[in-house]
Amino acid sequence: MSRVPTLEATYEAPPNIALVKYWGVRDRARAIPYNSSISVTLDRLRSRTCVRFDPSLATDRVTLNGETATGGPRESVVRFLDRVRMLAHVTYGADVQSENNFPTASGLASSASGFAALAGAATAALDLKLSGRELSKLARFGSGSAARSVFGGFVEWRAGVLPDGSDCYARPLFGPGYWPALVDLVLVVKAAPVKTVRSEDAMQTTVATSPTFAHRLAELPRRTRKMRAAIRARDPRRLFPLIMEECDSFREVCETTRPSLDYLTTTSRALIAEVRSLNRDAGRPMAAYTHDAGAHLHVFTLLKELARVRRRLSRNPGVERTAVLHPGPGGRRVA
Ligand code: 2P0
Repeated sequence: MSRVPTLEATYEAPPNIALVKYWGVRDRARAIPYNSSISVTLDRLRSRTCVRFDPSLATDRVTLNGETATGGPRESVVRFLDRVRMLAHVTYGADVQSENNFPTASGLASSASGFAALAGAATAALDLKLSGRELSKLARFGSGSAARSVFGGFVEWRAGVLPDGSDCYARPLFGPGYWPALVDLVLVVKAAPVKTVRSEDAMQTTVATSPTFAHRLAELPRRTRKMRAAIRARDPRRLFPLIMEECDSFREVCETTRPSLDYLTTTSRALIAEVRSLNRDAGRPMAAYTHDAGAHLHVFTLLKELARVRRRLSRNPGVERTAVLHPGPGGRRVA
């Protein structure tokens, strides 16, 4: 008896925050980055995506957070589905319904969770049975950082060395429960500007124009090695300065891009200064700031210091709200 495929699947995937940033594409056609990156997958936040392929649909229907997607956002989903259809040798149209349980474009990396969820749902709907590694290879074509959201905990996306990109994939370094005392205090700032240029376009302007990009690339292998070792040792005294050094390096290449890329607000900058001053007062690295291509701050600290760090940072009137996140599990099929 032949099995009738259901052609429908639902997949959930979380966002992640990079400790070593992905910023620069070496090969756009193959979605290969200049450098390997390391991130923490975050709990509680998620994109949930249902994909149903339907042979009777001539075009794809894409609904994002209850609204029909058009223009650029729809195009990037359709292009991604084309890649999945090619893999499965089908031409069916698809109905895609995706929603986030956190504000889209809030600077909390919705494209990482969104494309990881789309990759998981679309391939499961077509019964492609990809391994986590294969799924991460595919997800990076939607958004580079999506490669990392496939896995939970501490994740490394390796740039690889092969020109065809076959060794460019994410892998879990340490699981979500590896360092239970480590927390990410997210500070959502008021009046965060809405990003007008997709990061993957913005970073290519950096590659082309920032005079410090080559220097950043040269120092990354050493910083990335030290970062892995500090996480392995669960050592905040080594890890926190590295997180901030990397964030400063990322911000420097953004600011020296022409035209300059400035993702921060006055509040974001004040919070960075406050973390530095907190560490100076404590005489040790008590907390570490980082941010994405957005104005909100992620501040890593230990559970036992959280109350003190939160009190000090949330008294800034430019902070809209705070949330405490932990390393969490990666993407999974839910239906
Ligand atoms: C990362 N980012 O490693 C780096 C560091 C942001 C800073 O991958 O293309 O802004 O705008 O949908 O969600 C960019 O992620 O990407 C990114 P777009 P998004 O996480």
